Amino acid sequence: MRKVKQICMLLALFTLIAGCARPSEQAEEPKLLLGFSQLGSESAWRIGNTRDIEQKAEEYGVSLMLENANQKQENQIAAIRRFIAYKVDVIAFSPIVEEGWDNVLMEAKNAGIPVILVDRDISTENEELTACLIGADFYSEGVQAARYLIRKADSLNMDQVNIVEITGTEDSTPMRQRQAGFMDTIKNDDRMKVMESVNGDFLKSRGAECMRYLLEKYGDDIDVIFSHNDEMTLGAIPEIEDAGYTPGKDVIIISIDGGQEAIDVLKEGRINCVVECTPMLGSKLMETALKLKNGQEVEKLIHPEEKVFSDEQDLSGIEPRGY
Ligand code: GZL
Repeated sequence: MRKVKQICMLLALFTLIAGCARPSEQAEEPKLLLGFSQLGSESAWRIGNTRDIEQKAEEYGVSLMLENANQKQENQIAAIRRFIAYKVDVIAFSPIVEEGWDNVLMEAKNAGIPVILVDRDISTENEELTACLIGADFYSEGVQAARYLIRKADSLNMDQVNIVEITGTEDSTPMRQRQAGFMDTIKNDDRMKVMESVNGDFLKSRGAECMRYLLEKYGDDIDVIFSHNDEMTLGAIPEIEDAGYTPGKDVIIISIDGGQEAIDVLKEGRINCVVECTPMLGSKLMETALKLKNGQEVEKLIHPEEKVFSDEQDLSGIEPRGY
């Protein structure tokens, strides 16, 4: 009987030790509580951006409060106020438009919470309201799109280039900057004529609507479509085909983002150029937020590296895009 008792005692002791994980194995305390207001889920780019931020928060041991604003600025402002009330360590957000943020960002400043801009910028007189911007150089993306078009027009010996533009969300940084970079680059080329710019709001459905309108109005006269994102481009292409034109041949198509679906269509020759705009900003966001939490200096502007994919290249080596 004594033996059985001893064995039971040993088993009980072992169970007790196994159940008390050593401090080093205890669940790590989150290093940081980050509140992030995402503007919506309007495109593969946006969904990829959200997924990357969630994955990198996990990897970096950051506790993430992520709220989706469903394309409404008022929802982003409300989310930022909730983050302030919750006393998060750092706030980050992707502003759907550039104007209208000063009041809520002053509230964050008064609460002593640093704010990181992700992807898009704001328009403000007060540079102190945000710590930094992590996002693409949209102006350069517009320049790259135009430079491709100039090379393409040269290669086809075009003496007149009629362009229609499908723009992203009105008053958003990517819409304003991509348009500015594109127009500034073609303005001294007499061949280039922008017939009309229409707003597709970065949405696939609106891209299709815009393309139907432009085809009805300009039809055969359209030589080039410059679309501010892949979603709108992918909405426009079936409309071009339904109208009896071959995309990538009868009409030159230039798009921005570089998601997998657009790259696949580029490889089929139905898009001519895709300017990359990477949504993989999660690592930079976590590193920067942790620096701010620890009182370290951060760069005011952090641009990721970006490529241009086009029918001038061998496209077979493009890695899976991940968005
Ligand atoms: C660009 C991002 C844009 C993408 C669109 O950084 O703000 O918003 O180009 C997305 O696909 O909707």
